[in-house]
Amino acid sequence: LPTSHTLTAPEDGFRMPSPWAWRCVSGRCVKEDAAGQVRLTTFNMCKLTCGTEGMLWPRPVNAVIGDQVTLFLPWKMTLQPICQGEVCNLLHEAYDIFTDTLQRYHPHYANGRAPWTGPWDAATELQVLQIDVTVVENDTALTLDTDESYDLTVTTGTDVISVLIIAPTYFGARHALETLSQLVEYHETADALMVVPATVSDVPAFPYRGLLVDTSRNFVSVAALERTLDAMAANKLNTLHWHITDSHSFPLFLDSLPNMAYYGAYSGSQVYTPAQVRNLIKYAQVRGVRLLPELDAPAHVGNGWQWGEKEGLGQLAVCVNQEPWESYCMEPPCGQLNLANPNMYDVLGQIYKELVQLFSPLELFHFGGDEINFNCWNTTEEIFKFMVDNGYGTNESAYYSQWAVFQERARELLHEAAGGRKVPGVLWTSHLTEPEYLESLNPSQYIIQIWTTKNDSSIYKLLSRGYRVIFSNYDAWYLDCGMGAWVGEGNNWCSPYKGWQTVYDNSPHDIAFAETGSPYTDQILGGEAALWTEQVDDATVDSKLWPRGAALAERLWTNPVTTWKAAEIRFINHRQRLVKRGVQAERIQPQWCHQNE
Ligand code: CP6
Repeated sequence: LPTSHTLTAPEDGFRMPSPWAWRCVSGRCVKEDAAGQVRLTTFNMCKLTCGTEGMLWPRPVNAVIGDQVTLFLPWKMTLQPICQGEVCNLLHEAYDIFTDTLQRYHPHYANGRAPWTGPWDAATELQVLQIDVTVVENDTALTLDTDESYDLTVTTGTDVISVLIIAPTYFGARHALETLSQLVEYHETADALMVVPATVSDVPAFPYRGLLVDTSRNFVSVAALERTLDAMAANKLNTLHWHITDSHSFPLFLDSLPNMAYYGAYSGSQVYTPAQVRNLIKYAQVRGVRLLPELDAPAHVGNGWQWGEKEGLGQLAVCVNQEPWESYCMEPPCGQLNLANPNMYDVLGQIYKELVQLFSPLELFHFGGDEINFNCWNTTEEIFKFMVDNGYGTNESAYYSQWAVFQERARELLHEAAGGRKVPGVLWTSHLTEPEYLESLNPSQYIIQIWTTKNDSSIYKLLSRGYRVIFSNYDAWYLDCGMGAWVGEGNNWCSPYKGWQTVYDNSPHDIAFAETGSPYTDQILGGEAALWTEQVDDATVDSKLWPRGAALAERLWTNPVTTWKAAEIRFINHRQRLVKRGVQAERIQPQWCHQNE
């Protein structure tokens, strides 16, 4: 054996020395023989300063990132906030999350306490990270008009790293702290490294940057929803569209209508209590995320509504748990609200009342309104008779007209529940949003979420009539697709799988432009990726959402003109960051492709 093999196995907790150094070559860290250099050429070190945006995700609109790094300890940080009232409380919470994130990254972190002393050098011990944050406005509600921009500068002085954050709102300031945390990596010696100097001036391209999570097909725990919100915050996504209920289960406990969850939840423990919902809303707000509740209606209802018959209110929903359609226990929906039963409207109004209180202040609501099955209504005796007796007729368009009546009644009930406030409502594209029925919907009160695909001339009609839209085209932004379940004759469930490249390159402006010849920029609020959960639960919710949700985030925050190729290295690094933060994001490549992490 050659005599140069003098290494011994490292003791627990210590690293093996590395023969490699890292150098930044055209935006990529490449491995070369260390030849005696050690400390300042580690992989993390190289990564921080390699490439013009460093390793920030989503890429800021304007960023000048330095090529130096400085050492500090994440236990030597201070916050100096300039703010008022509730904004200050939020800022302190955001700062706690920021410090916790940096401390938890620490290789020697233990139980929330600073690690054992040393081996830091005196200069690092002295250095303080001082963060000055100024928030101009006092508003703490996240609306479609909220200014989420921020300015961030990082400079070094004697024994101090100065961070200046200025933002019009709390939400911008929070984003700035997220960006700041992404300027930090750990050095092998367990010091933290921060890239300096840095100047970032940033603003999102779209005001609506969402993810949908369905908690009806399968239950998703509060812990998993919180983890989703953590990851959304790390990506500056701002809307968690909570598809709470559907035909399959009704997991939300309502104080005024406990029967809904009693009859509708999968089990006594697969329930969200009002207190849990309130905590979740707060949890989300601190992380810069609004919860958008959806109570899908008049289709996509079922379990939970059976109690009406038992308590003398008649059938509130019809076709519940029937499977007249071709799928094996999947889709389309079973169960639709009973148009012929006036009690149904009373119950619906009561649900809205409680939702408005629970999600207060409700800024946006989702009515659902997708995938009506004409046949379900038409084959229900009570509804058929109602159509005949009232002289509406019983052909398809008669039913669609009554559906439009239902939708306007639902909107009125919501606005009554909100004390007359005209909370905008979102509707999925459907027959109701096609030109012949559109006139029953007021464009100032409805936002249309387009889940159908491009090359759909109705996009043009929606935009030209003044509707605001959210893009969720299933051919790019359905994250549940590709599981290979069999639905009907020869249909593979929503295949194929949508890779992160597809998610990244899907551009709302490009789609709108292709359809209309003009992008109608102001009416395009943004986009949303959907995770329907027929084939998802806690076990895989993270890996379905991430890192593809991050690809969506950069599309909607940065709206890049370049394709995924230009983002690949940053994306892979960001996936590592999500994993470090406790999110079980899917792997993109073998470690070989980017070596050390
Ligand atoms: N559930 C609800 C669903 C879907 C929709 N709404 C859906 C439709 C087609 C595909 C995937 C999901 N599962 N409530 C449509 C908006 Cl491919």
